[in-house]
Amino acid sequence: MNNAALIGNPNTGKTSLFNTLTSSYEYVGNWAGVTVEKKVGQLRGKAGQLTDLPGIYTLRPLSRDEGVAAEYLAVESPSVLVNIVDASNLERNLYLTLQLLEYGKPVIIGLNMIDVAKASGLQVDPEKLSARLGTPVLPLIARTGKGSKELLRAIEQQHPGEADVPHFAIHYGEAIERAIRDISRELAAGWEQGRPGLRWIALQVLEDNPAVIAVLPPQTNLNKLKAIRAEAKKQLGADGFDSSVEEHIRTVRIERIQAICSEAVDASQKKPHTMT
Ligand code: GDP
Ligand code: K
Ligand code: MG
Repeated sequence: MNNAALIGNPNTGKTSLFNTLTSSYEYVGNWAGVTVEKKVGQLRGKAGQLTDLPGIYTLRPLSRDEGVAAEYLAVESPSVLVNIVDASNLERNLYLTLQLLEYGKPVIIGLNMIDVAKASGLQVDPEKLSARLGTPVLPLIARTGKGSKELLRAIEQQHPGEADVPHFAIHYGEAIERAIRDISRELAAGWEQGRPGLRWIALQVLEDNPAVIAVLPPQTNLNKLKAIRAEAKKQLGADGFDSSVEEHIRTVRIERIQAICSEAVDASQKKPHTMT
């Protein structure tokens, strides 16, 4: 059975899709410790369950409310991530997408708001986007339900446990890659099967994500992890990069996103912004 999570930026159509994709609620309440609504439903056709996560722009939270999604990913280990992105705002949306592709579980991308993108003169090519991200991309208009059947079918076709993980990797440069290896090695002993990939966890530690660090196993030597991070920062400086570890990771991701968008988005017909 699939345990799917719906995740994306705020106002991308997640709740609209949640309502279309599910036939009944399994749980409605709040996430533990915060006043953010939690909804879990049964997927139509008995394809498993779906959890609607609060909207975020990045997994590194600025508030406790924003930490819900990262903590969920760190402790719950869903079998498939359904990432809803706003086609009319692709560049901003892909930042979270890259963090999700690094999670090491299957990701299905719902390219929503294609009507809005079209109206503003933007053409997003789902096939090119899929090829560049190494994962399925399905065009959607959640407001009318267009594409939701195909999305449900794509979720059904996921078989939990299969090593059908995204073929996507970013190389962050020697200093960061070494730190990822060192942190992964440090955490590897006793790391349970089915938990998120160590590369993703290591990146969250390097990004200093408090929601993930708070739920590392109790035996974790946090001082050792801090020392590895400090060494990476020193090495970045020695390599001539004038930035912190988080900034460096962010910059590498943004460069990759710009390269992807320049291939997958045709903005030549883009209309100028208006006030309406
Ligand atoms: P969430 O914040 O991600 O849960 O997004 P919602 O499902 O609440 O949707 C936010 C707003 O966008 C609502 O007014 C929806 O009706 C609207 N919306 C969602 N999907 C689409 C779409 O594909 N096209 C258009 N035009 N509007 C959409
Ligand atoms: K909303
Ligand atoms: Mg919502």
